[in-house]
Amino acid sequence: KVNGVAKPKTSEKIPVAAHPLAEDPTDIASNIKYHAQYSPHFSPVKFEPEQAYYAAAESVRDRLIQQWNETYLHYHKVDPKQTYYLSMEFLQGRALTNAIGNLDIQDAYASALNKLGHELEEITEQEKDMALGNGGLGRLASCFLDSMATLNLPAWGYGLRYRYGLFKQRISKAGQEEMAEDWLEKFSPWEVVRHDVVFPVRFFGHVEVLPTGSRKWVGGEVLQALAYDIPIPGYKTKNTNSLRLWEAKASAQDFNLFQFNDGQYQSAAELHARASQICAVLYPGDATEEGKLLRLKQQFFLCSASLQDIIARFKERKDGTGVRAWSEFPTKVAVQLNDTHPTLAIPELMRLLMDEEGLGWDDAWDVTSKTIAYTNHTVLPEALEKWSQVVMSKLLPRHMEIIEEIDKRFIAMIKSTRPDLESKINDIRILDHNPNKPVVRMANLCVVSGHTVNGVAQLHSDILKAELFADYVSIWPTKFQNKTNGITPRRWLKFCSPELSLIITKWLKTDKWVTNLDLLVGLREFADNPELQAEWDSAKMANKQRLVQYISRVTGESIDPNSLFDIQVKRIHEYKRQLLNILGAVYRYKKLKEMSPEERKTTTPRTIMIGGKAFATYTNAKRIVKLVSDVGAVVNTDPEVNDYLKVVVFVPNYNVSVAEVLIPGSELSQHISTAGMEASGTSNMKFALNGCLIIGTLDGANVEIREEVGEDNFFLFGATADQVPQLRKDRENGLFKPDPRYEEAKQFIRSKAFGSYDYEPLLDSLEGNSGYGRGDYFLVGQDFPTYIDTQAKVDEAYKDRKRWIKMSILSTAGSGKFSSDRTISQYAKEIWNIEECPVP
Ligand code: T68
Repeated sequence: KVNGVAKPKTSEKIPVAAHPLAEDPTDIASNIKYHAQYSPHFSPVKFEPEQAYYAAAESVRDRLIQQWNETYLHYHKVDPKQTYYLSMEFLQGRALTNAIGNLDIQDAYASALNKLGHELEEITEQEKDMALGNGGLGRLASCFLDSMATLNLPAWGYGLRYRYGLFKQRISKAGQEEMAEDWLEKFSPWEVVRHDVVFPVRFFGHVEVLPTGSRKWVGGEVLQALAYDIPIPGYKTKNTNSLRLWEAKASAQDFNLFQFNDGQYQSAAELHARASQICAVLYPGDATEEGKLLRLKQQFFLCSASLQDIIARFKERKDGTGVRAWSEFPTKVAVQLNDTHPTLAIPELMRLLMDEEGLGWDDAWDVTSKTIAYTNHTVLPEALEKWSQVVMSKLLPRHMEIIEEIDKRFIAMIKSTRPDLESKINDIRILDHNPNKPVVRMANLCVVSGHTVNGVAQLHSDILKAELFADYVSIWPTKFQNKTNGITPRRWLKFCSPELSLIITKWLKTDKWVTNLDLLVGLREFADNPELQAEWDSAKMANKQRLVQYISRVTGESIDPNSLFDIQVKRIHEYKRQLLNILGAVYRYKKLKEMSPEERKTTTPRTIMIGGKAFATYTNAKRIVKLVSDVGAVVNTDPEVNDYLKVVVFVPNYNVSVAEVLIPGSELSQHISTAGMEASGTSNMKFALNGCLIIGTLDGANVEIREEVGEDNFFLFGATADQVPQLRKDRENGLFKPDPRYEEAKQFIRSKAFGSYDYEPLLDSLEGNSGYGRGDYFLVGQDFPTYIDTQAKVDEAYKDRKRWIKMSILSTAGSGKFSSDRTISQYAKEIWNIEECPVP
């Protein structure tokens, strides 16, 4: 039903017939054929890998839908408290391998496809990644969905159905080029459009005061939010949750037939065009005012549609006892904000409760603040969202009023209860009335309004409490928590590295580690066992071989599987210091060039792989990409060093499915951010879980990984977070003395050894004394010497094969803590107060 609450059918009205699903490969094969013939997407004469993929996916979807319906009806009946995870990003990657893995039907599907002349592995490669996210934050949301379903938690993901997700990256002579990635080019077999779930979302307009004194937002433009649902199966459980993605539409009434017939085609369908902009792209460039407005529209669209849906479900589940008290809302609903991007959920929930449902301010505030919790993912000042009050008042006039009222009441509370903080009010209040650019500080709004605020690793949470949110801690000491991130062991070990998984299961004599990752500690007692070591070594080698083939396919480079595979893959950002890595590689190359052939033979051969996307308008990040590929072009074709070192490869278009090949094949990975700047990192956990050793700083979750795997199995270097401010000051005061090796590496690039591209602006950012992005703000020069020394220790350690394999085993053995099952259990108990609700 459009323009209102979708009226659901109750469980009494829908008899669920348990439809028997094919179990043996022959039946599955005929089911796949059935889909190939009766899903009219392709000509029936062809049954090539692409057709086979769609048909297999549809046949798997049948199973998911059955479990999905049962799950929805079960939750409906039990009516437990549910969590709603609001996120502007979900980096789901591919779904087929994950679905058949979670349903535990991979063998049956592999042999069914064999019967049809196909290989499962080739079929799964046909799927396009669903890349509706930028990086760690989006992938974390996807790992969380997997864990919530696996733990039988009644939970939903809410996001936007971007037409184009994260761009496709191509590396050309000019460096990075971005292209639209068309994940919906054909269609996605995993999404189900829900024409019965549609909500109106308004923009602009004005606020009217009704005779009753209450306020109402009217006028402006009204778009429709249409739901697309994606099933999220848990691992070996019936529970199948939903990821609900909204798409923006205009309705037929908004199509001006008169104008169209008059030849005014554009103005006739203006609202349709504006609607299609909302979900056109993930993270539209926000350098222009238009871009900023569009991003804000996206954020509000997600919040408004999701909250209307949540409220509709709350009302629907009142078990025939009439209207439920609104005070019960927080006992049925937990809303988690994935960073500040969905902050507008706060004023939108207030508005819906007051203006639509008739609650007074105090009751609405009580409900809202008991419902909403906020996760912070960054302390970088430029990533803390601030929206112009002028723009906000125009686009969302009623919300701006509500935010002003929250701000006013907060200030009044401070004045009456905490006079000692009065002098700090301008820092901690929500509105910043800077006359040049008055803004709304979204993080402050979240902290003031939410019941819980959490960081994503212990160090990050400590920094939040000691710095960014210190004053709030003194007001609400119990509001702040830590929830160290985690990753799903299904996708990031069991499915991406089946060889290693089998060995783990064999030695632990159980496969229960897949849902109880702490069991991996059991590997410690065998870490010295030569038999395990040999098996481990050969599984890692199989994964390395797969990576060799992949690199050859996408870059044309042939790399030596006996060299040390050293990988750094993540978004390109100066704080993540890919520049430190590449300067280290340049230094290594220069030293090799200076060695005699005999000397070279004593070195540890290395293959350095770097990958990641640079935001399209982030110039220095793009220069880093260009530098990596320029260095690669020279080193990789230098016959003098090539036999021993040593290829530098830029891995193009890093995404979830590329990670699934790179991570299992890695031996060393670099997590080398300036201490205090990486909130957590999550790929560090994936690498460690796959028996890859880490070279890293004491930053984010590295700190906890090192504690868990043991100091001896972690290559630590660099300044610590508490030293960083003083080091920056020293630098400003001209006290920094660069290491000669560092100067040598920079000089080598300046000598044009890697081509004539102008690297001066990039190298310049490392010089001078102060300022963000100048004066080596990220302390590359400071950490360079210990980085180089530590890399030398890595080279030595790799020469001792037995020692290295043992360290690798211990790395996996110590990774149990980093399961997202652990993280989600903690959110469920300590923030959401929800319990498992397994489908019988
Ligand atoms: C990441 N943040 C953190 N942000 O950098 C990382 N930001 O340390 C952490 O492990 C991860 O979150 C999960 O907690 C991001 O990925 C973004 O992608 C982003 C997107 C839009 C605007 C700002």
